[in-house]
Amino acid sequence: MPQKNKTLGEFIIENQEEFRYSSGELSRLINSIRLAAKVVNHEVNKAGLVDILGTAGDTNIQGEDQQKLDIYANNAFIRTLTNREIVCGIASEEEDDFITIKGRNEQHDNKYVVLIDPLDGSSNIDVNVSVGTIFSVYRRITPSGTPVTLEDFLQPGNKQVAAGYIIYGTSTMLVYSTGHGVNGFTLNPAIGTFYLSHPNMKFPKDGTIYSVNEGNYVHFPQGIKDYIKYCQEEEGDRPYTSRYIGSLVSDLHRNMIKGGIYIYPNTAKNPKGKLRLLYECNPMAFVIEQAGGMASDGFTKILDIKPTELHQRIPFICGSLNMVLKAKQFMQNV
Ligand code: P6P
Repeated sequence: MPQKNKTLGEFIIENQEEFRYSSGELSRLINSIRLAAKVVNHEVNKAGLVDILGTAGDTNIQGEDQQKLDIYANNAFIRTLTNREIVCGIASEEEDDFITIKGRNEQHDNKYVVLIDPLDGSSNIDVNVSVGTIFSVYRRITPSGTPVTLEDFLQPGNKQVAAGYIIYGTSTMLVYSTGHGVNGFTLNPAIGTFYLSHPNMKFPKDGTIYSVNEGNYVHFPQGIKDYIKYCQEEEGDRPYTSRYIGSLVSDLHRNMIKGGIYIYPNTAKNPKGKLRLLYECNPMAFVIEQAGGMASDGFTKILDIKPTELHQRIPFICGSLNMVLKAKQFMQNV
């Protein structure tokens, strides 16, 4: 068990050999995420103090108003990832198409693609609710030296080489995995250093919290309706507690610590689900499964789904293993 209070930098150096590719590349990749996280954290934490709230007037491909912090976070992560000469392409919720990045000498020889939701839950910013960044990392599959293509981004989640999230909450944490378990680092803002505060995080196999927007109940698939009623029955450790923040990173982080299930099924407004497979569900599923939890669309493991488009949506049921298995039973028994 890694000892607490180690810095993120020390942790990366001590665990470089776990990264099955060139050791130095992981350091540069995670260090660019770390830098961007600190830059975004600084702005998020002062959002209420300066006129950075409110929509920037633009709308993203999702048709959602872009909060100014969305744009700020998107630019911060793209800038730091670009400057580290390790990434050949970036896809973002805030960008209609992926961005091609050239390496040294204008060559297309960087090896990784990164997909990000730069500020998930940003509609919560002006009501002071925690928001987060979600990131997913793959090794490119098209030949080095050629421009990155859509194929490099449409890999199944089980091909991720690293993934994680930053939660800008009562404290700012970076939680990530490179396929060898999950570790959480808490930022000491006074000195700008992340410290290992949650070594070897494990998703409790059982829980008594369910997180779903019950406002959409009438449009849920019957199996989800049946599972929610099951959560509410008086029996054993039920009724469960309903906790829904409306910020994926916040709900999942709480459930990973306390145990619980998060459900965003298909609804009338979002017949394919609301959450994005590539830069929300896949990275969160990678972390959840590395911690011993489960992530499904109700029938198939999220990580096994072959993506077909950059911004595709998918139903998302994830969290404590035995709770997700129970929900899947209800989905499959309809
Ligand atoms: P609703 C935020 O917009 C988000 O993508 C997730 O962070 C959150 O869990 C979900 O959507 C909230 O959606 O429809 O319940 O407001």
